[in-house]
Amino acid sequence: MDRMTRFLQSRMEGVSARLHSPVRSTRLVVVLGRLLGPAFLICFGTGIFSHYLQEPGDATFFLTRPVWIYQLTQGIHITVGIAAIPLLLAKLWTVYPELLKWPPIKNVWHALERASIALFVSASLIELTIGLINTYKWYPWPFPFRQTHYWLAWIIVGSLALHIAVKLPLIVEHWRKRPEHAGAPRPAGRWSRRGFLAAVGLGSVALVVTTAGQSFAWLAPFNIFAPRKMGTGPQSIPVNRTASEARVEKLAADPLWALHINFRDQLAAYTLEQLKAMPLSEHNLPIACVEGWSQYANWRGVPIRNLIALVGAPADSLLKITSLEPDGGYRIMTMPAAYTEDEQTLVALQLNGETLDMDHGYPARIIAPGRPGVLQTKWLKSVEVLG
Ligand SMILES: Nc1nc2c(c(=O)[nH]1)N[C@H]1C(S)=C(S)[C@@H](COP(=O)(O)O)O[C@H]1N2
Ligand SMILES: [Mo]
Repeated sequence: MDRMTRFLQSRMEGVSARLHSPVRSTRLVVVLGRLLGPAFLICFGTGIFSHYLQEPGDATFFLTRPVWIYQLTQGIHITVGIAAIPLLLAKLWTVYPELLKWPPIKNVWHALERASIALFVSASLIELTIGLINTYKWYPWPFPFRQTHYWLAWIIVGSLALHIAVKLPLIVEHWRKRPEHAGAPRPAGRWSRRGFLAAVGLGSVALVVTTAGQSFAWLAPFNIFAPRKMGTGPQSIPVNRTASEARVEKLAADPLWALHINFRDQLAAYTLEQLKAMPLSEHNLPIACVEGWSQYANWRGVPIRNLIALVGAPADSLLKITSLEPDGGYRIMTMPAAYTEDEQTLVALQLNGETLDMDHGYPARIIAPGRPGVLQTKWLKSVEVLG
């Protein structure tokens, strides 16, 4: 047994020694951490914002101005998350020889440190992977994406805080370049530290430039990798779920379609002709999908506050909005008062001066300022005033 331990120990030390490279210095690990830490915190903050817009708590407040607020926060969320992938991989590559050190556990403190890192690394890898896959509208797992992504985020910030606390002495020591290192001869090896960092940084920047065009119009010409391209799709706007995917084509094309509205015992129904004859407003608002892509358009329709006023409901009402869609996660949506009372929230009938395309929600859809795309319900059936 003793020989076995010694044998294992010498093997591990051999591997560690061979893996030693100037790239694997503490200073480099700290430099990468200085980039990764803020990236994770930015993703966490923007992610929490998005989560609570979709699943409001009692304390949630809703911002409707600037109208591009969600486009900005979610664009940052996806872009920074993508940039973090090469950084995290680089950091793992620089530290993995540590995992082979012997003995694997020295004492209770050391065991805790390793457990927190193991948790942090595995949660981060899963988080970034499912997030990236989700931007391609691909959900190949049996669990609900948003809840999983949300809980992993808490695990990540918790274990990250622990990790930073444990490593604080090293972080402080290596935060700034030490003068005795500054003048030292360049370390020999296949990779210099600076070259490695430059390559990783360049990789991150290149990835951002070639994907962020789905969220930020000025980068759109460089969008190579992102799944959605601006200006594509019916009426030059991307579509998330088409009418045929939602199996709503027949119901939406029904000439007898009418929008049903009810408030207490007041019931009303308006045909498309009647809606078109009402005073219409036009606003330039973005659709900003949680998956990162977004695009502005001119929407024309009836302000929803005017519509519910017809059945006597106050402007600051909570609404339950139902789609013609027979099933699907986005069939029913609740609209908090902050959006209902906003004059820019429309039951939209037109997009960029034309009748809504079937895929964009014909005969009528919701468009509200500052709201996640998933709550911009298409193919409206009814609006119910809840209170
Ligand atoms: N009824 C219904 N409305 C819906 C959806 C849906 O699946 N069903 N998808 C939502 C999502 S996720 C987005 S991003 C926007 C996209 O709008 P667009 O397809 O017109 O671009 O519609 C939203 N409205
Ligand atoms: Mo979306």
